[in-house]
Amino acid sequence: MPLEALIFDVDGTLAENEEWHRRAFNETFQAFGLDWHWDETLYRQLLKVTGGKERIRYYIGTASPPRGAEVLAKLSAFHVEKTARYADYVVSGAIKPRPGIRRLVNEAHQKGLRLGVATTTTLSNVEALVRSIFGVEARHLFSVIAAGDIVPRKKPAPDVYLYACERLGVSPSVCVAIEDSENGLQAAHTAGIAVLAAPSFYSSEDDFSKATSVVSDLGEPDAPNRVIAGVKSVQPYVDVASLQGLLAQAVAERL
Ligand code: XBP
Ligand code: MG
Repeated sequence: MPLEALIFDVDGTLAENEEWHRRAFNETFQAFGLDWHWDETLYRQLLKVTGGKERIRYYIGTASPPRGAEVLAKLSAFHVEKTARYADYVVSGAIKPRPGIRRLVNEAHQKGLRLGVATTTTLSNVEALVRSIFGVEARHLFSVIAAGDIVPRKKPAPDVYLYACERLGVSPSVCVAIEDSENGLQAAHTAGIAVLAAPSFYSSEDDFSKATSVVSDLGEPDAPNRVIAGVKSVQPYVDVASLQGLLAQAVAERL
């Protein structure tokens, strides 16, 4: 089964960036005069809910913070403010790509693989981050960018991956997804896509047992990665050839 497409998650996968989202949420709480604060421990739990608007809604529903109803009534404006604050961090250049990301995307692009993005984050966040990491517009690298509210059901539902495959014009069986979280892994797996997982800071305790391979990161020729579980061909670094091997193994395991 030839590998035809790679589909990338964004937050935690292209960059170790959830911390910047957390800061943007907290700054927005302050800007709205709210006495709310999401620390690292709480944010780790809240990340189980994908999507920033959904996360705020969940927090209000479960923690009943003061002025929750007021925030719910202006949730869109609230989230626009959070998105602007996050964008400032991206533009500042503070958010660096994870190891191997630039190398793998550029190699796959040069070799003519179809490239897509499947994320729960807001579209403008993806465009800004790709511009910052790769120095080009996202549409020049990725044929489809499935982001944010493009599908009604976010990860762990498979919808965003199915949408990406449809727009790429490929079957899930010829794709590999690169993910950092259990929610993302679940989404791709349910869509029928083999997954390479590279856990990030906030997802380090997630369950990755459905991934074909779990690695510390994508690695570089001079900075080898570690295989945590599953297929070993993606060591010492992940490239198109090793992902072809991973897909073959995933297909064999399904037989
Ligand atoms: C991770 C998310 C996002 C971000 C915040 O997305 O769940 O919601 O935390 O972004 P990914 P927004 O699928 O890329 O890992 O506030 O724009 O939703
Ligand atoms: Mg992610």
